[in-house]
Amino acid sequence: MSAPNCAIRPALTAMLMTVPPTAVPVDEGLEACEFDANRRLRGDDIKQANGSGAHARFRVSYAGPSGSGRYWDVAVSTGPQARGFCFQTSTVGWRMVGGDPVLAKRMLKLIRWVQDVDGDGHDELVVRDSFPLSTDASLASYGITAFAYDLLGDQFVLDAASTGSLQREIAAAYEQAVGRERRDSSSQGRRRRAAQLLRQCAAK
Ligand SMILES: [Ca+2]
Repeated sequence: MSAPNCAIRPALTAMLMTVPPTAVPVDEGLEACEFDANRRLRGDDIKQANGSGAHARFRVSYAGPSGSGRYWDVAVSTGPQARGFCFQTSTVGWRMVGGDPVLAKRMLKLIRWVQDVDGDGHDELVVRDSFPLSTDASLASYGITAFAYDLLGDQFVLDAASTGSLQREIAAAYEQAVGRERRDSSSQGRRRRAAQLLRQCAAK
């Protein structure tokens, strides 16, 4: 599915919608998602992502980021009754992005929760995530990536082609940030490394 030398892997290749919605991945038994009456994540300061297509087939509600790990709580649901799932993901890699406003603006566009990545008129669910630049990475040495999922029947399935095109665009964003900097710094080295790892994964 992904390139053999790819070190950036999604937590899940498929996410099943259930009634009632349950948290994925399923680690120790089924944990129910906390939904409100509007089938959105329950809690304060919940935001909703809107898709680009005219006919929204699913809802994404989310809260975050929180804590030093920049965790997001995300819920996906469809239909008049609450059918869906929820999960947590981290953008700890934003530490390497936030200091560069141009890079940050471009990255925010690339990691939107709902996008029609391949332009076929159907929205994909886009899960933002982070990946370590080395095996013993500190919190400052994580890159940002995104995984695209297609809604197929009762589940969201990893879309390798759309994921690859997002990863190539994210790599290009890192590379442009490196190109803008005149003097070399450790952060530039990390951005270069992030772009390299993303390119390896997105190789066709
Ligand atoms: Ca699409």
